[in-house]
Amino acid sequence: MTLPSAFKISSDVNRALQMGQPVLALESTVITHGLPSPHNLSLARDMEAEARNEGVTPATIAVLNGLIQIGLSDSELEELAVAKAMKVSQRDFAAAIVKKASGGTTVAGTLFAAHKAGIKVFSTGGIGGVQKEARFDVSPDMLALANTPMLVVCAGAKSILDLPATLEYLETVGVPVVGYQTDEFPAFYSRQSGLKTSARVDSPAEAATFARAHWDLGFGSGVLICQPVPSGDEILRREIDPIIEQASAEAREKKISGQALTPFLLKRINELTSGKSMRTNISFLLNNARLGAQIAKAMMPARKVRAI
Ligand code: PSU
Ligand code: MN
Repeated sequence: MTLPSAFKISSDVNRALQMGQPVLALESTVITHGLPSPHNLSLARDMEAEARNEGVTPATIAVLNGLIQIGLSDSELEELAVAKAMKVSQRDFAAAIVKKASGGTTVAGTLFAAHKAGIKVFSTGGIGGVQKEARFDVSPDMLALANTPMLVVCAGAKSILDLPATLEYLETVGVPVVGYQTDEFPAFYSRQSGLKTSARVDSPAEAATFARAHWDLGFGSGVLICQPVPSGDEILRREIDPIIEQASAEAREKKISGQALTPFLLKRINELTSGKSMRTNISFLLNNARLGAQIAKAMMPARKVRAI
């Protein structure tokens, strides 16, 4: 595999890919912009541990000093967690490379880099979508999902978004929205949204079979596997919705928009819930890393056993 010169692949990830072993891609905007220090670093390590516990090689993806890295060492994770980092979607890679800057890759950015490296499965918290505050603000995650044949495990789209519009968008661009052990699209902090998914699977093997069936038809889009937050860690909609309203109103007042909007809302909601929303966020990030790893294993072709 020849990667563009701006890429650097870790020896662990390279070995696993060469040997046909399962690899799980993990994003890094959640480290640089999603969670406050020091929770960001421990979360990054814990997500990798979830993959390793399943016998899967984690590939955290980020830009470090102008290089697009597929797989980070522990000291590189540390460096990223304290770096003054950019938020890197597709259009930001060249800017980061020429400035030799560091950045956390969003879902869209991670899809680009992971796909180039030949990785098929990726776990995140919640995908971006259509913003409620500015319906013309559609996350680049939507188009990246439309154009990248990878399986993405998420807890739905962030409930700070316009969820019905986000689902309409995914329908328009042909991305299957698959509930994991549910028929309902999960809403990030909450298990329920009142909105339906387009399909359902109940096991990692079924998720793998579903994705294969989609790609075998020649479709080039992603497959979204949506796993609700574990019920013990959920925040019910009636509790979180007024807080989201308040945070959104503050964003409006402060005229916060563009790339800064999602990080502002996540931070403000965490303050307004005295840290509860962050615990919920961490719970589903880890849960999604575990499921992503299980699906990555299930996607491996059955090994042929040679007759003696
Ligand atoms: N999920 C989380 N926390 C996050 C994100 C997702 O639990 O911080 C990040 C993802 O990287 C996603 C990005 O791609 O937020 C979306 O940002 P925007 O809405 O600006 O596209
Ligand atoms: Mn946006």
